Amino acid sequence: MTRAGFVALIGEPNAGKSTLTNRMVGAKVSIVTHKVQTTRARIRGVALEGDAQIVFVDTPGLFRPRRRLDRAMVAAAWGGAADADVTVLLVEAHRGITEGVERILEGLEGIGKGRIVALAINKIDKVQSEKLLSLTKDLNDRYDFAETFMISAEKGHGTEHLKQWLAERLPEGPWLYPEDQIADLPMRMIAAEMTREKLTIRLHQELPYQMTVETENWEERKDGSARIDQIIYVMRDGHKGIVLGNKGETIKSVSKAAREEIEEFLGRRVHLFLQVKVRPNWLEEAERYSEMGLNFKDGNK
Ligand SMILES: Nc1nc2c(ncn2[C@@H]2O[C@H](COP(=O)(O)OP(=O)(O)OP(=O)(O)O)[C@@H](O)[C@H]2O)c(=O)[nH]1
Ligand SMILES: [Mg+2]
Repeated sequence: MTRAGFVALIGEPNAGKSTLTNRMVGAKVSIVTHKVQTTRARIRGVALEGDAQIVFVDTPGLFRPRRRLDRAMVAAAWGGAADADVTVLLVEAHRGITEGVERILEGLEGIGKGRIVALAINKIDKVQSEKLLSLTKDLNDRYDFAETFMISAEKGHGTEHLKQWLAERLPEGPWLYPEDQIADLPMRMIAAEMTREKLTIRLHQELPYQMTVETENWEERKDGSARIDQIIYVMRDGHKGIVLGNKGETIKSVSKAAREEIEEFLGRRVHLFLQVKVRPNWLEEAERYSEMGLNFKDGNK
């Protein structure tokens, strides 16, 4: 008998949810940066473990939202946990129980008892092992976790064990996706995310949080390659200059890095064209949210 189900990964921004998703899937389906609030919507990555198909739901980090976009992101994250068969809370080993973690624990009480919630202490490569025991105890005193795992999503420590445990917790039933499917996100969105990742890594301060990337056009060519046109929306004229960079250097290197990654994902040649548009109010436009895979109304106060 096969098993299948959803496993939501939740936690503070930067906890390593997307890194863990990619590790479990064995391919990069969700973008990763060293900055907080990288993931903006729910990203589904599909992994196989024996007879089980585990659909990992990577979610935006949970934080105190200020803007409409923040509220929509946080709503998407909690929604992911509410719909999942199993939820895994990621906590960073070296940061321990922060205020943010405290608030997530309170939120977990709210999404209902009787749910399977596991704890994964991530980034164990960053701390001495003695610290982990007391952190495990403190967290389990605050919430009744079904199990605690100590992992390094980046290095792959403990992740196989976690995967096996999760597979055993899923309900019996047919697989939800074809055997060879690894992601459930339109290709145009994956391609836009890859460009946003490269931009986020290059840009500083608030700029990554004030831009969005959309695939506007996707054209299959006879020679097997694809022409992809994307728009980078920014909020101010000055931002446009920064994204372009001196003599267009920044956008050129972003475009090259993004193209290479999209090509690797697709396994064929890509011609990527990026255009920067100033759109002061994009954070309040419903269409931008649906393009991101978010619900605009979730951002209502
Ligand atoms: N040292 C170490 N770094 C890690 C580990 N897992 C993730 N990271 C790093 O932590 C940073 C954040 O990782 P992400 O996977 O983007 O974190 P996230 O939880 O998805 O973040 P948001 O999408 O912003 O909520 C990246 O720089 C990762 O390389 C780990 O096990 N050890
Ligand atoms: Mg993420």
